[in-house]
Parts: sequence; C-alpha cells; structure tokens
Amino acid sequence: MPLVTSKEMFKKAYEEQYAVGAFNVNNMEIIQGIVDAAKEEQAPLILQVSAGARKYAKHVYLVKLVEAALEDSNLPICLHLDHGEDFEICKSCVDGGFTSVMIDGSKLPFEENVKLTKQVVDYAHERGVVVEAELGRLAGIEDAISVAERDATFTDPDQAVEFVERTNVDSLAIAIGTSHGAFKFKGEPMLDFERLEKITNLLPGYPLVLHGASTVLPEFVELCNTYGGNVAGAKGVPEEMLLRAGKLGVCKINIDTDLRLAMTASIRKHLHEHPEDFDPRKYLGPAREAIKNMVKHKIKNVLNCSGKI
Ligand code: PH4
Ligand code: ZN
Repeated sequence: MPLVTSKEMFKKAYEEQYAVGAFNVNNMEIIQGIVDAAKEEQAPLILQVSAGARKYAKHVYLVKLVEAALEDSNLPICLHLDHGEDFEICKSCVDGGFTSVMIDGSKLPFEENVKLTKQVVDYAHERGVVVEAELGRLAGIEDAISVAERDATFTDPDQAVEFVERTNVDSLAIAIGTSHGAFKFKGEPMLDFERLEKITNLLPGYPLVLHGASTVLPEFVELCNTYGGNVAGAKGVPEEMLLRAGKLGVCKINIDTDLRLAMTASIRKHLHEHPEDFDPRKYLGPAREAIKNMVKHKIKNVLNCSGKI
C-alpha cells in the first residue's frame, strides 16, 4: 500500500465525528510502536516529522523507515511535515516523498501568513500533496487571561474563513487553549469550545487540527518521577475535551509529549530495576511496547478511530 494523503481520512473523520491521530516520529522504535498499535486497531494513521526530527534522524532514514512500516502493516499511512517554518523545508518534503506538509506561518502577520501559505499550497497541490496551515498562537488559557488577551492570541473565526478562502489550504490548525509540551495549564485545564464551535459553523465540512493535544496522564508523570525524573506539576488536555473536539470538526489531533513520557518512563524504570543491563534492546524493546500501549489507548479512548480504515 503506498503512502496516502489525509484528504479521504479527514472526510470520513469529519462525517463520522472522530479524529485521526498524528504522532511524531524520531526513530525506528517509535515508528514501530505507533504502527503496531494502529495495525492492531485497524486505525487510520498520520506519522509526522518535525524539523528537529529530520535533523536528528535524517530525512532519508525516516522516509525509508516509514516505507518499511507501510510494507509491514499494509495500513493507509500519511507522512506529514510538522511545523514547517518556511517554503524551502516544505518543498524539500514535497519533493522528498511526504504526502502532507504543514506550513506554520502563525507567528507572521496575517497577510504574510496568507502569502507564504498560498505559495506552499500552490507548489504542493501541483504535486498531489496536501497542506496544513496555522492561524492563531498556541497558549494555555490561564484563569486570569482577559477576553481581550484571548482574542489577541486565539484563532479569530472570521479570519479563519478568510484565510481558508484565500489560501485554499486543506486543513487549519487553530488556537483554542492547547499548547505544546507537558506543562499546558497552570490552573484548571480549559479550552475555548465556544470559539471552536464558531469556527466549525463558519467552515462546515472543513477539517480543523489541534496541536498540543497530549493529555499527560498522571500515572506516567508519576512513573517518570518515581525513577528519578522530574516532571512534577505537568498537566495536559483532559481526554473528554479531546473527544468533544473530535465531534466538533477537529479531524487531526497531534500527540507527541504523551509518547515521550511513556517511552522515558519505561526506560527509567527498566534501568532502575536492571542496573546490570547495557544492551539497548533490553530497554528499547519495552519502550517500544510502552509507545504501542499508549497509542492503542489514544485510538480507543481519545480519537475514537478504531476500525476506521
Ligand atoms: N507537535 C509536536 C512538536 C514536536 O521540534 P519537536 O520535534 O520537539 O516538535 O506539533 C504537537 O502538537 C505535539 O503536542 P504535545 O506536546 O501536546 O504532544
Ligand atoms: Zn504542534
């Protein structure tokens, strides 16, 4: 089965009110853990590569590993560039076998974001590749944040419509209160669902994307901390909020931190219990299994996309 774009995945996800998981990949064990989980669950899958992952593992290694995963799993998989910051990296991934790229112009003024996104869309569409863009800046909602501050940071619904119309971009990442990493909220977790509903109503049928969507499950924080780590106070997006978002037009949910926590907790625990081990397979094998279990949990309890291939 060749790589696919996310077009059909998102169409079905939108209609059936679930989300597809987009998991970040950096090495073979992470890819294998994710793909094995999706295979067992018969779930659609997006594997995404950041600029940092490309630098760490090299483009060609990641593409070849994903090709191996396709052959091994026979699943429809979309290979996506996460947070491409300029035209050049997007072009390099389009030319280098990816089926989807993100151009992240969210830090730019609106007009510049439109221009850059349009440039990438034109290049990618001519070559059969789909594009994700971002509008608004990711930031957690703090109890003290004012409506004016929220309006200045989060995605403006009317601007989202104008942005999509002018760029013809295939999906849009929006800011409604999620943020990257393990420390998303200082107080109670909160997302701006009112804003999400407005955007969905103004863009019916259009796939939205949620970045920074790890839940940071307490048991993994505790596991990390028990074996010498320090992620005290980490807090993520509650699972019921993500399920709700999946019913409101969010078709792609990005998860990276939860995989990092699961993998690191497993390695810490193994080395603590087996200080005599120095064969990497002894700790990377269980770490791969931990990734697999985490992804299965996400597919069943957060994305609701089991059996949706
Ligand atoms: N991402 C992951 C970004 C990873 O440079 P890098 O490889 O560290 O980038 O785009 C997410 O949205 C992940 O969200 P999460 O932190 O809540 O898992
Ligand atoms: Zn992101």
